[in-house]
Formats: sequence, structure tokens, C-alpha cells
Amino acid sequence: MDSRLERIYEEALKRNPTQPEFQQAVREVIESVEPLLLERTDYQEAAILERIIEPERQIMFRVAWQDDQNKVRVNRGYRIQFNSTLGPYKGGLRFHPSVTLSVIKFLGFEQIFKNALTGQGIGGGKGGSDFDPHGKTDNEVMRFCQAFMMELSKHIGADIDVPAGDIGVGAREIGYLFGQYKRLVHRNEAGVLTGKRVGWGGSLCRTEATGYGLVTFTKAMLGTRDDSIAGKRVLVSGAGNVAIYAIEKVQKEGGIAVSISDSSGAVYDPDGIDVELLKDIKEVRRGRVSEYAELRPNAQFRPDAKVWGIPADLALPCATQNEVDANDVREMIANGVKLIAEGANMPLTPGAIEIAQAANLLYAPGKAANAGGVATSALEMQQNASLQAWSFEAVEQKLDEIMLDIHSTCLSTAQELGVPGNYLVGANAAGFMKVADAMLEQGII
Ligand code: NDP
Ligand code: 2IT
Repeated sequence: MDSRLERIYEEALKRNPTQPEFQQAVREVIESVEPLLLERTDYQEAAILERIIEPERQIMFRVAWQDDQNKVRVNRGYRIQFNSTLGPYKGGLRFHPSVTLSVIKFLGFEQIFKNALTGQGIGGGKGGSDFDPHGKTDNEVMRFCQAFMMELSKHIGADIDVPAGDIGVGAREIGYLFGQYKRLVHRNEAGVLTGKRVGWGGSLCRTEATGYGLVTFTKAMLGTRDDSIAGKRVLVSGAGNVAIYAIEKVQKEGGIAVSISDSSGAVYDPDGIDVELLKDIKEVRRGRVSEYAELRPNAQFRPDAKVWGIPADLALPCATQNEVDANDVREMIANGVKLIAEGANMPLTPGAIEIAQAANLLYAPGKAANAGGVATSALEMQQNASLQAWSFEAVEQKLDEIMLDIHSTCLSTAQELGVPGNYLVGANAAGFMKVADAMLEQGII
């Protein structure tokens, strides 16, 4: 890394100690936009990099709530309002015991560039809590969401900051959060949250959007090598919102998704994942992937295992950060994988990315490949603002257009920067320039 950039990065390390995920995300962006940063003296003079890595506002708060035994529980809540250059802060809420300030900051940082790539006029933010929804009753989840919103409501609004779902936050949680927000502010402000259920402000195709968008992006990547998804065997990790609808769309495209996983282990189903059964287990019963394996004739469940050792053509990591390391990628390559597209945020470690790129795999980072979710959230905001409800087909068509636009922006930017086919550099540089140019125009703030 150039010495000036190294100094800025060292300063960020000092200012954000013990935040490994955030440091990882910052380093990846700096490294991939290095030539741009060195060439653009206007960015240097305006301290764009120094400003873009410093959140505009960081909110941390206590969430006290009572469980079903009336025991008082205490969790920590977060909302990082990272960058509002392009529009209101926008990004999901994650409820998972692994949530820390570092995790929420890396997610908020990534969100800035992802949201810029969608072309939708949304800034970057992220929030969440170390609350663990697993094993909690609906009433406990409701009480937690109400307590969480008690504080969060002071900081959000349809024109200020618009949260949505992420790990552990789906339509059930968004419902409880929205109900409490409405009660607190005494008005119906539909655009304050996205991922709402259809019928009270939600958009058709938002549930499907991240997984469907990921597969549209994957199809475009394969298209650059005159290839397609039809007939391909596809590894998917995770078993939540993104994984389920990625699998559904792979099947619509004629591919065969052969795996799922969760924090208890991995399932290999050589006959192809039965997506309706998976939806029933995960969306309705909130069960584990081992229950899926028990109900399928040839499926195998391996406790504490990853899916990456299974022979396949394509890999779509859809669970969580750093779930794919360098050895996993080596194993994938040995087993025939030709493409990795990130459904999760930052699922590949830096070492994993290096191996994938050195082997000339098609590799796309999450901020491009999984942008369909937040893009469709922005379409939900548009519907809310205009009191409209578009058809599934209309939303899906816009989603496809946005994903293909992001795909071609990544490729054209990579080409201009002299690294043709490098989606990582293309996505980071295109997203960065869009925000940086607008920051220059908005002055030193
Ligand atoms: P869900 O909560 O619906 O599903 C998450 C899945 O990943 C579950 O199967 C979960 O298993 C597994 N998982 C989560 N954390 C861990 C962990 N620490 N170790 C092992 N497995 C884990 O979340 P989503 O599907 O919404 O999110 C998945 C990924 O996609 C995340 O990285 C998220 O940031 C990203 N994303 C989500 C978008 C959205 O619109 N929802 C948009 C763009 C990206 P278990 O239940 O056992 O914890
Ligand atoms: O990581 C993400 O882009 C999301 N979790 C979706 C955010 C959103 O506002 O829809």
C-alpha cells in the first residue's frame, strides 16, 4: 500500500482498535481503490478517504426487556449512521449474539458503496443488537423489539434513516418494530422501515429480492464467459432469507442447488434442495437444517461442517462474514467450482479472495452481488412515498434492471482502471467515486 494511504489506514486502526471486521472492510476498499486515490488529488485535498471511513454518527444504547419468566434481560443496541451523502441512511438491523460495534460498523461501511451502486439515492447505515432470537417466544421477540424501538425511534424517520432486516430480523421483527414506532410517533409513516409485510406498506418481491438479485448477477457473470446456470450444481450456505430465495431462483434458471447450512452444521442434498420444505422448516417452524435432512431420502447432515467441500460448479455463500477461508476456496477449486458470488456481506476472508482471483475464478463481492435487497427496499420507499403498490412482475423487472446495471458498471469501471473482469475493484471504485464526487460537491462536512 502507498505510504500516504498506509498512514490513513494506521490512523483508522488506532482510532478503531479491537474492531477486526471493520478494519478488514476498510483495508479491502483502500487497497482496491488505491490507484484512483493516488490519481485524484481533489479527493486527497478534500480528505475524502479520511472522512468516508469515519461514521457521521454512532449510536449505542441499552435495551432492557423482560422474558416470559419476568426475568429482566439486558442487551446492547446499535445504529451506525455512516454516510448520508446520497440520501437518508439506509441499511438493515442484525439481531445475533455475535453482533459487536465492529460488526455493525463493517456492515454500515459496506452499505455506503452498495447503496451507491444501486443508483437509488440512499446513504449508508446499519444497526442491530446482540439479542439472540433463537429459542425465544414470539412474545419475547415482541417485547425486545418494542424496547429496542423505544430508543431507536429517536434517531430514524422516512427522510432521516430507514432500517430494514438482516440476520435475525425478518418480517415478524419488522412488524413489531413498526407497530411500536407508530405508537411512539403517533402517525403512520410507512417509509420509516422497509421489509414490511405486503398489505401494510411492504413491497411484493422484497422477500425474494436479495436471493433473486444474486442469481441475476451470477447469470450475468457467467454470460461474460458464454456460460449459463442451466445444469450447474450450486453450493449455497445459510438457510435464511437470502439462501432460500437464491436456491429458488437457481432452480428457476435450471440449476441444481445441493446444499444449505446454519450455525449447527451443513446439509448436502444430492437430489437438489426441496425449497418448499426448506421454507416450511425455516420460515414457518423456525427449525434447524438437520430437520430438513431427516425429511429427505438422500440428504446428509454433518454437524459443525461447512458446505465448501462438496463437488459443484458455482458457490453462493449466503450466511455470514468470513465463512469462507483460503482453504475452503482451494477445496472448491479442486472440486470444480468456477464462480463465487457473495450473497452474504464479506463472507470471504482476504486470503480467500486472493486465492479466488489468482485462480481466475469469476468472483463478485457482496456489495455488488447482494445489492438487490436494499435496491428493492428503495423501491418499497418509492411505493410508500407515492401511496402505490406495484405488481410482483413490475418490482422484479426493476430489480433485474438494477442488478444488470450494477453488473455492467462493475465491468466498465474495472476496464477503465486497467483490471478487466475484476468485480472487486469495479464495485469498490464505482461505489467510492459516486459518493466521493457528491461529497466534494457538498463541501467540508
Ligand atoms: P437470516 O437470519 O434469514 O439467515 C441467516 C442464516 O445464516 C441462517 O441460516 C443462520 O443460521 C446463518 N448464520 C448466521 N450467522 C451465523 C454464524 N455466525 N455462523 C453460522 N451460521 C450463521 O439472514 P439473511 O438471510 O437475511 O442474511 C444472510 C446474509 O446475507 C448476511 O450476511 C446478511 O448481512 C446478508 N444480506 C442480507 C440481505 C437481506 O435483505 N436480508 C441483503 C444483503 C445481504 P442460524 O439460524 O443457525 O444462526
Ligand atoms: O445488507 C443489506 O443490504 C441488507 N441487509 C438489506 C438492507 C435494506 O435496507 O434493505
